[in-house]
Amino acid sequence: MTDTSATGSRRTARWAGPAGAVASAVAGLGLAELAAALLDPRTSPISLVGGVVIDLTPAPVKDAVIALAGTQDKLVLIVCVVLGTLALTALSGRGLRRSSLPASLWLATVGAIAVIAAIARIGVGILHAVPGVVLAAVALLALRLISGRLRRVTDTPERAPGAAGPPPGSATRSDSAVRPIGGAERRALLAAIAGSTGVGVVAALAASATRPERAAVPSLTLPTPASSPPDLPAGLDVKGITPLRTPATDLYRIDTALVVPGYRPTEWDLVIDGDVDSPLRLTLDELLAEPMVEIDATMLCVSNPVGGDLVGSVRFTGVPVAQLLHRARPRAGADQVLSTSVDGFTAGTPLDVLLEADRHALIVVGIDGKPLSPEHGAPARLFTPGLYGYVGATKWLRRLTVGTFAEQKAYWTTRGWSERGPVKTSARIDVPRDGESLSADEDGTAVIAGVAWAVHRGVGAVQVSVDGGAWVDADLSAEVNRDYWRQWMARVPLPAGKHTVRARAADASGAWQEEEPAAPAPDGAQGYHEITISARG
Ligand SMILES: Nc1nc2c(c(=O)[nH]1)N[C@H]1C(S)=C(S)[C@@H](COP(=O)(O)O)O[C@H]1N2
Ligand SMILES: [Mo]
Repeated sequence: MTDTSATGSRRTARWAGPAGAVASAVAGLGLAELAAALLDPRTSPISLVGGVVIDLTPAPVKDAVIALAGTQDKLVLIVCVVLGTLALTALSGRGLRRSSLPASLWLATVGAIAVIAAIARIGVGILHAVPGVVLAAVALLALRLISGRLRRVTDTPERAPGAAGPPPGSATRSDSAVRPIGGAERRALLAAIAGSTGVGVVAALAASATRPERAAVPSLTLPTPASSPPDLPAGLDVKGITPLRTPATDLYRIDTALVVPGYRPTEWDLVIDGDVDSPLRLTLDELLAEPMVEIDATMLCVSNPVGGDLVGSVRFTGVPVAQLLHRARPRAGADQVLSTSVDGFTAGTPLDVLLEADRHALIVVGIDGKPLSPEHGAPARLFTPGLYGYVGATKWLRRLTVGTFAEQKAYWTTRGWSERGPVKTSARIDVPRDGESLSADEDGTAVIAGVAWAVHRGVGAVQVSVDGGAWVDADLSAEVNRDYWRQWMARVPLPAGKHTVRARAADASGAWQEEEPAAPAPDGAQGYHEITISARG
């Protein structure tokens, strides 16, 4: 039976208003994402708005989200941005039957936000505005269609049942008088809502399928390096200890990129400019033709808490930064190299550090013998041994600008993090796990083990203390080099009961790590890693 009563129409109006507005937004967003994917992936409205949210989020909140959501933090943010936008859209569509003005204004605003975000984050450009304009235009068209049909559904009861005839001058309404009133209108409304949603979803799926990094990465072949370090020594034989080499697939990932930036091999280039006498521009092929070296090194995030796992040790393949910088000839007075990524992230690295012959700072193109993965910065990234990632490891690298710390501010330094970021010496306990309950071995002792780093100074010693007692020297794995972490292990007496275990490391000069605890901001966490364990009797 066809429901043509006034209550039925009101009920339709109640859900169809918000649903119609949401369907319009989905159509607009989907086609805008497709336009961005085809023209310039950086202009994706969803990732741009997500990026603005990331930029505006205070560091402690960001850390909390990363801690809660782990590597899924990006997905969580995308879902929140989309759901938040759609929720506001639904609100704006509540009175759609009476007026489409609120929803129209809101959808136009969403489009404008996309345009403004594109210009703010990647610069002025006609193409940068296209996805936002597509978003608004498509969404407003869909809204017109849907609100028109909605009005016809909700208008019908006033003439039905038994209304004499259509109002004068209305051709469409004349046929609504000859067939069951309401049914056809309602089907037309549903078709418009479902159609708009469908178009948007299909376009969004097509957009994610055309992301360029999917196709571009496998085509890159890593050149053979001119020099490679010897194989790693055997690590310590302790069950559960962190391996000397972090599998590339387990390397932590930290960045502000909501969508991993893609690149087209033929369009990618690296520019070295700023205070230099001969600016350089290298295509990807030219970069790959440069003499390459390999280094084993430990990379850390400044956000790594004491005992945390935002640290990994791998083999990097790349072109020495100094090799290219010398060719560009930096001018006297410069003290910083500001590196910029495809997606607008920047890091400020001391020029003298990058020029040090024994620093081995690299334009990295490979990790563990394989081309850089999209997540870790394909096709090229910076890596500076001894400095936290935010000051020396820009991923998706496009530009190195020689200048001064006084004039150029990097992404995280404008957000309160320290300008310089040398890695702090630290020991981490991996065996046993914090909170673990274990039995002592037959001789009443237990093994405590982990890794320690003092990147670019080298680890000289690690000691362990149980329940605040005397410090016991740990055995260390053979040194790989001073940029690489070392495994350590110590055997300590472990009577039944609850115990606290602490560890500390010294660098090769004998300087112990700081004991006074400090949070990661502004220049790295410090303090001794401490765990609590209970030994069964
Ligand atoms: N483009 C870009 N590069 C970046 C970042 C970023 O947010 N964007 N984060 C930096 C930080 S804070 C760290 S710790 C390292 C992490 O590198 P990984 O994700 O390859 O482990 O990348 C650095 N390079
Ligand atoms: Mo970091």
